[in-house]
Amino acid sequence: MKEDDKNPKQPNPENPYKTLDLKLTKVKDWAAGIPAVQASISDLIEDKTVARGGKALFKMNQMGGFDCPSCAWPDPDDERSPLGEYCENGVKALAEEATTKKVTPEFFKENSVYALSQLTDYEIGKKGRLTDPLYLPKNGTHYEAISWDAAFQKIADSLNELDSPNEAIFYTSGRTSNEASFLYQLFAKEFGTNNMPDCSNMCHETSGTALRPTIGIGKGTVKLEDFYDTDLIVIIGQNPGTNAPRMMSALEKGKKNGAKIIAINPLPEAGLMGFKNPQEIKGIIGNPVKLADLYLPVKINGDMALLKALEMLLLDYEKKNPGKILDQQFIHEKTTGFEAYLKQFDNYNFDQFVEESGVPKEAIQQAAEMLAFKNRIIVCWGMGITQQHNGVDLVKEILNILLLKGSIGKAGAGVCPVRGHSNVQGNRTMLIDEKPTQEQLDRLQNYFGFNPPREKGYDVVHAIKAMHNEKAKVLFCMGGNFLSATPDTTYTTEALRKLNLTVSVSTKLNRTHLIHGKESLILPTLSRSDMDIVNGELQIITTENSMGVVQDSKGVLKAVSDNLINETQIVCRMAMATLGDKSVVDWNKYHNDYDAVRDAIEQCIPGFENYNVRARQKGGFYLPNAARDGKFNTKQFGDRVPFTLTTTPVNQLAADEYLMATTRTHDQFNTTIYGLDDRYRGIKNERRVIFMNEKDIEKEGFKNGDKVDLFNYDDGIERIAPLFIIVAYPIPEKNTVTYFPETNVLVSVNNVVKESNMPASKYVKIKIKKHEESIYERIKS
Ligand SMILES: Nc1nc2c(c(=O)[nH]1)N[C@H]1C(S)=C(S)[C@@H](COP(=O)(O)OP(=O)(O)OC[C@H]3O[C@@H](n4cnc5c(=O)[nH]c(N)nc54)[C@H](O)[C@@H]3O)O[C@H]1N2
Ligand SMILES: Nc1nc2c(c(=O)[nH]1)N[C@H]1C(S)=C(S)[C@@H](COP(=O)(O)OP(=O)(O)OC[C@H]3O[C@@H](n4cnc5c(=O)[nH]c(N)nc54)[C@H](O)[C@@H]3O)O[C@H]1N2
Ligand SMILES: [Mo]
Repeated sequence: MKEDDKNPKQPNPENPYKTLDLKLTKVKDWAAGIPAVQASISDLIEDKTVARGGKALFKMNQMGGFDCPSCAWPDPDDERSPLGEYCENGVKALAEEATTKKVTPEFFKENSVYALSQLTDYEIGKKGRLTDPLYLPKNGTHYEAISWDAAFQKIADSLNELDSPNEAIFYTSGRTSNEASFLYQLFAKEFGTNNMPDCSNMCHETSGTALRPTIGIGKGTVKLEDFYDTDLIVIIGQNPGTNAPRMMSALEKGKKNGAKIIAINPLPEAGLMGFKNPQEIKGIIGNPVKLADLYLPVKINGDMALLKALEMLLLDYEKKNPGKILDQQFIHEKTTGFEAYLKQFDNYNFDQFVEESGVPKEAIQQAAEMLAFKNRIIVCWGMGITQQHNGVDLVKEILNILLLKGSIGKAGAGVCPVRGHSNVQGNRTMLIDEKPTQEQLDRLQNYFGFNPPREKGYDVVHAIKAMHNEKAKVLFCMGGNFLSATPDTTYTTEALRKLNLTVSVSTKLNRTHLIHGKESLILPTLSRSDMDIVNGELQIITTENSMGVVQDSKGVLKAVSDNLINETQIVCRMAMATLGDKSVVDWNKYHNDYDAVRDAIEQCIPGFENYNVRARQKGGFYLPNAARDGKFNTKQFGDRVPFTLTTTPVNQLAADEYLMATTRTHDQFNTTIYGLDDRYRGIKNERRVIFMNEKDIEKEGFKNGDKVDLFNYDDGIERIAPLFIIVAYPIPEKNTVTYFPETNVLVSVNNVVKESNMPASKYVKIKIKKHEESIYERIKS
């Protein structure tokens, strides 16, 4: 036994504070191409998974193959690239899953929870795939093997001894199949709670909150083919080169057909500027294609001022070219609130908006001109918008512009919130939602015959607070990495440690397993690329992509362990153990039969008619989306879409205060750290960096490469993230960017987006001070 194990200390909730050996390389102005191909292949080689991974690669995103576990970007409906429909980051995601390394019960005998917590997330992830269910007893220092039956009995006992079902919380990440998701929410509701926070609560909740009451559906309205034939694509607050690389092929195709692109981002992201298509020979050797025709370097949270400045110019152009700029017919027939919307501009000051946006006036004029004289416009957005404190208003303002132009509900035009996890949209369609509608609940009640709870449950932020207040006692996580993905790491750690039981259904080890309740379980499961064999037969599961296409996915790899069961079976066995004879649902049937689950989905959720047949059709099927066809329907506004009056935020910062946006490197999938580089931004071998404007560096008396500590003081509490290296970067003054999860410790649990209650992780006020060794003592105290 090692020394640490005899005197267990508190496991470390954060990455150990150490810097590596930062090397700066050139900031790239184009993405993909040869380096991308090389990088992907080296990922497979490093994991010694070439044979397994290589074989799997050719099945990824192919019809009859499996859905890439990385992002939610759709596959082409018709032809798919024979070279494979994958991207560099899809390969990395696959390499993570296909690895032959294993973390077995033996491994946990040798490694205490405390010792594992001293590793970085990168090191933890590289340990390999989980092979067996594991249990950490009260005051235990090491996870130990447990049988599946005993594990389910422990969960059942903990759930059944609660005073109320609402003391349990059921979290979901976004990879779970439609089938497992449907059963999971069904179980939570039959058990008696709507406490179903999910990763959407940190991701696109803001988009849904803005779109549902305005256009009648909380999803995007465009199809992939709309990108191929459109006039203008605006990409705001999203980094496609890293986070949705296959989107770049769609952008390239759109450009070839004449579309223009405007990119709005505080950082000149490589994937917005240029592109070489690694799926085409000429893309590998040729010059990069220029992507953005116009780049607007907006300040963090300067988007509202920018959008309003653009609207002022559009209205001005319309005055000068009556009937030529705005779609008066669309405004007249399909919208409401136009008069009031127009009136607000009387009080607006254009120059002030320009100033607040941070974008040069000429560039704004150029953008307005592009918008003015184009008719089919698509606006794509990501976390740069949804994770702002006024994100809901920002999405509504984007919609205002599209309404002016009549650019929604017709071909080549519309809204495109680019989803994150590969099945996050499907999870919601399957009713994983802390606020299900009464209609949805009625349908479940009619079909299954139990009374589902009717009151709202906890979202992510409310869940953390409920755990902290000891109102919740059990946390069950279907995938994900709750601790590291959520804000306010110290507060969330305290919250998790108060629980009676934490359960994680996982493919890989992560930090949430190490920051646990009084007892803890890890339940290993199959990943997307694994063969899912039930009763001797290879199964398909289904997922829904960012554009509402539902299709099948069939794994190709042999599971790393015979002791893995799929997520559907985990839910069914948990339900049988917990609910026993009280249940009115035939869990045993669903345990053995995905088709039966799909039949039930068909009965309970509109749009899934003939599910079992259509799921197996080539390319799957589109879910209905009335807004896409120009039919809007909301309770409040009927068949019209409202113009929304929004306010412009005042971003007052003290002299020594900066705004920080937390973001992803090119080498991570959320909390899974593939590698330590951020190639496109010129960073090698370091994650603890802070991007700053050169003038700010100078003003503070720092130098490029200096070590600093970061502080946040929201709610009157000092939050510290020690030891970051300054990197001078083309970013607006007073703005900084860092990587999550390292800086989640600085994001207050109360710093949330208005209305959607998402953590505002791209709007964090910080102070930056020279690094001092004494900081570690201060953190401990
Ligand atoms: N390889 C890979 N793919 C992924 C993921 C991953 O981690 N790795 N994550 C998946 C998930 S779950 C999601 S949600 C998506 C996330 O994909 P994205 O939405 O691209 O998310 P981020 O990289 O966090 O941030 C997007 C951009 O917002 C910009 N930004 C920051 N603040 C502002 C602002 O105030 N205004 C504007 N206009 N821009 C701003 C940042 O500079 C950054 O370029 O990707 C998915 N795909
Ligand atoms: N500061 C800051 N915080 C953020 C963000 C940000 O931009 N800034 N982004 C937010 C966003 S957009 C999101 S979506 C969340 C992500 O939050 P999560 O979805 O909770 O986090 P992930 O890192 O995607 O989860 C990774 C874990 O999922 C497990 N896993 C992988 N595949 C499977 C599978 O097939 N089945 C099961 N059961 N488990 C699997 C593995 O064990 C892995 O360790 O983070 C949010 N947090
Ligand atoms: Mo996300």
